[in-house]
Amino acid sequence: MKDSPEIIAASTLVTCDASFTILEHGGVVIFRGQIVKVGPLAHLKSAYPGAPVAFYKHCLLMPALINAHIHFEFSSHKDTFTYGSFEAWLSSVIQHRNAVFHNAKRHIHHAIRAQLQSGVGSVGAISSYGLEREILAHSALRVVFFDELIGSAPYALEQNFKDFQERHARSLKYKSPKFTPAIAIHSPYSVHKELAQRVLERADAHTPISTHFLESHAELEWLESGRGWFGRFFQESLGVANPAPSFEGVVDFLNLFAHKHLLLVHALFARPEHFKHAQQIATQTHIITCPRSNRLLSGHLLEVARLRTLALPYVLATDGKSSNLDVHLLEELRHALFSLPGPLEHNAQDLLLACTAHASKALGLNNGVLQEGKDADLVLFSAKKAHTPLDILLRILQAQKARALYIQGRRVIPGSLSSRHF
Ligand code: MCF
Ligand code: FE
Repeated sequence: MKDSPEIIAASTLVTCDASFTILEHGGVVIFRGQIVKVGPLAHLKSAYPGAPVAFYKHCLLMPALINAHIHFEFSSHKDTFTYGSFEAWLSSVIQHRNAVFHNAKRHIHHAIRAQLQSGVGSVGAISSYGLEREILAHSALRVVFFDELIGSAPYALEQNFKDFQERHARSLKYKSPKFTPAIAIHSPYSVHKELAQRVLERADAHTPISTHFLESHAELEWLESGRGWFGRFFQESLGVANPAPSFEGVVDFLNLFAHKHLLLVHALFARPEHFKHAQQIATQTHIITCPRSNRLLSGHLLEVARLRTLALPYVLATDGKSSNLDVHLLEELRHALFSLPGPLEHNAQDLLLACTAHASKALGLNNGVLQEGKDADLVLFSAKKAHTPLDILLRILQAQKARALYIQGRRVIPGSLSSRHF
């Protein structure tokens, strides 16, 4: 980290703040890993006359992108799990999960490189086993690391709690400005209520808590009536004698997250009253959508217009290769732009915020906006001109990869990708 201010500027600057400011010939002054000033390049030069200037001609400067939900451990998955139906997918995961951890570490490195090359500076990594913890902690990425709790069997509660505590304690050891340990409750169907309560009672109101929520209609039916596909699945595939959900409905599940910072992932079958309840009880509620994963598993897409009426902005993420074709956030953006209904210009702005400002807030980070006091996580994409959110998004999609990426003021792309971390 340099100990004197430096200016990074480009032909176009996009702040991704609430008013979505776009500046021509704009830049930021960075110092000790943070942004200390934003504005027209001419102003910055006269305010900091001695500062070196990195000017990126025909480029767009914006906050580094954020992929808020990704399962790195499944990075070697290609064609083992069944796509096309959530139920078939889950059955195939239960049957073949271990087969996909072959060569996992090599594929995790690859997935990390894919994030950086596409301009992603921060990730929300969901970890079921901890296979990627150390690799991520030593990578250039800024990481919110969600140790994921799984375990629905009441007789295994004590053991599952102990295993989780051990994994989470290992993550807490890596805590740093670039690595934030956090918690994920896998889902209402795979975690016992008492187990979740015990884990969450120790979590404070600022730790992000993520959960896969109402990703399938079967899950809604299971929570509301204790019947349907999940009943048969527990009985026939997992050998549970008289299966019953440990939660008394959707609201009972949501109540786990009272006074917590909550991230609801997928939420395809959530009703407005569910969202409203979450907003009432949690300190913050964020919705994360992974459109390609959703299309491939349940066939549905999140109805983003419904969220607008609740003033609930959504966050865009790739999910893991376990339920997607790849983990390229730019591909996710492309798919979302073409598939989400509604006015294109409006959607383009929402999508840009969904992987910058809104994703940052969801992960509890101090980046995602070009603003004084924010961490200097910046990305540059080649683009001659861009005047509107749609222009900007289209130019990014055409660029296909980042021209440069800075994390905490340090340039990591282009960088030496052959270092031991890659
Ligand atoms: O988000 C997708 C679909 N919904 C649920 N789980 C997962 C997804 N991608 C990976 N998973 C993992 C999860 O972390 O699949 C396993 C867990 O390790 C399912 S175990 C019930
Ligand atoms: Fe997921």
